[in-house]
Amino acid sequence: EITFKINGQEITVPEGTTILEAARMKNIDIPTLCYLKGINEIGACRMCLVEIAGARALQAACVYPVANGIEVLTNSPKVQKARKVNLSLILSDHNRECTTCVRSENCELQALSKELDVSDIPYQGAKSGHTIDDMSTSIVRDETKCILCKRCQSVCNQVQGVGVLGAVGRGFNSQVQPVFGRSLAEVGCINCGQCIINCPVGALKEKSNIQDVWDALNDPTKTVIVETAPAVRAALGEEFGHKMGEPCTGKMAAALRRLGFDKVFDTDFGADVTIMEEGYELLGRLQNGGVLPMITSCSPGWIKFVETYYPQFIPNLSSCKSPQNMTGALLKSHYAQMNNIDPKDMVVVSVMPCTAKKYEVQREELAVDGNQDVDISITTRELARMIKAARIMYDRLPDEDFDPYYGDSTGAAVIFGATGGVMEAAVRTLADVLNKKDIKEIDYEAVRGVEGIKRATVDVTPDLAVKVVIAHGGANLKTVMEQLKAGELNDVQFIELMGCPGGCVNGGGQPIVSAKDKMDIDIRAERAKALYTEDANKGIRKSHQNPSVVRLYDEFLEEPNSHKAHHILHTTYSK
Ligand code: HC1
Repeated sequence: EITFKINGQEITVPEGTTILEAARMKNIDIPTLCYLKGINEIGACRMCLVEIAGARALQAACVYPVANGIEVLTNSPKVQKARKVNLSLILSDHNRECTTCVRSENCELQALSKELDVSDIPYQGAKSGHTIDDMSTSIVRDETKCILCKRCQSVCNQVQGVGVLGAVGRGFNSQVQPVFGRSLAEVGCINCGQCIINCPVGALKEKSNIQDVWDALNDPTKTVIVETAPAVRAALGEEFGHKMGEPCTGKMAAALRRLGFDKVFDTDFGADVTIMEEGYELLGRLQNGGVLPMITSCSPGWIKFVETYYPQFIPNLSSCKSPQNMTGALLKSHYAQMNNIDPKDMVVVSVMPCTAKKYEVQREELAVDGNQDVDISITTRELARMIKAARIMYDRLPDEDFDPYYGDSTGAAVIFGATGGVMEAAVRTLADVLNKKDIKEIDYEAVRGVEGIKRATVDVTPDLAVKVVIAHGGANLKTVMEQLKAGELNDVQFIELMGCPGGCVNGGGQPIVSAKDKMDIDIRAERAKALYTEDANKGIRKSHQNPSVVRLYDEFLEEPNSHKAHHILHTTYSK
């Protein structure tokens, strides 16, 4: 243990604690910019400088471990001055068009400028000549706003195990970019957008499809239908100042209706259908000696990951399209037929917590009879912007329901948005089907939680124990794939893999939380709570009991994995 003083207060902390962490224990806030807890602790931006009594040089609190007897000053005149100079230097080479920046009012640099009272920048001079990369379907990189904090680089590398961003050049030519100055579209980027939600400024943002949605809504010849992903309802409210973890399903449906969508449907309906298809697919593989372990296929970041880095395991993927695409494909076939709409006159818009979904919707495998399953995908953040632009008073909205049939879903579908959720939903249905009864104990705690890689054995029937693995976040996916390669998972039957850490609740299209707030809260767990609460409160919590799913099979699909279901709801990836 180490005992020392911080701003005159004595404190005892475990050895190895940094000054930044120790200060927080005493409720003393030290400003940071490049710091990202556990991920990017490099002391590069020099915003967290503190004074240590008797020492000449100031030290970066985020990397400096405390020592016995030192006296730390976090707000001395010397510290104040140094932070201001450093901040002004960063600002002097930053594109300061804040009024039109997507991160305005949610920018850590802007907030610091205000908090540290930087009102003019004495260092006027040349600026680095950088460019904008907007070739990716999902992510736009604006180098003019990059402050070289390397948070994106560390997340891409360490958390996602993808590593397509790196530091290049020196001095004024320094940049964080893909290799050889290529576009993100030309390297092994999986479009997850984790770089965006960890960027402190507006140097990374999603490719906006807002105008495409307005154009569709304003076209009188189009029937415009929206579907919303499970995880959006766990976070949209944050964009309007609501507490994290507070579900906002009713207000979200109301807002979408007021935006002018002809029908407000739910990707959760498609998630219930996915469970039917995927559950029976697994049973088929178990009974007929199919490729095992079967791996879930709903996360487009994960799909791109396996195609790029482990293509030999593509046959292990479930052939099911994602719930987003199942919903779209059914809307353009069954629903269009039922309502006498030419699918060519239908525009399906998805609201997703995800930037990779923008890539997924335009994949050519994901179409039926020449119609793309989904036409436009926007993120949770883009939806919030649309609601604001339309001057909808979100807080005053009543709670409304989704439209019937394609808006009907179960608790099993809601939890898709959290890591382990797809697995739990599948097991609930498998257990009922195989035991031929309505099992009451359906909270499978072993597959829940934010641990990076979970392994469990689920006793589905007295004679069938299914071994499962669940992982989330690219680096963990990599570990699992390496284990698979080494033959260490030969006894496992079913694997759930999600591209983003925590699953979709922490997707790259979700509201952005500052690094400072991330020191105190685990977004993955908080937002997941919203989904598990909604699940617990749902009358029906198993996909096969969704009356609208039962009806869909009766009147259209016939049975899970039928020829028709295969044509519309399944695909093969073949990169
Ligand atoms: Fe997801 Fe899924 S859960 S992939 O995480 O299977 O994005 O929310 O929509 O499609 O349902 C995302 C979330 C989402 C699909 C579903």
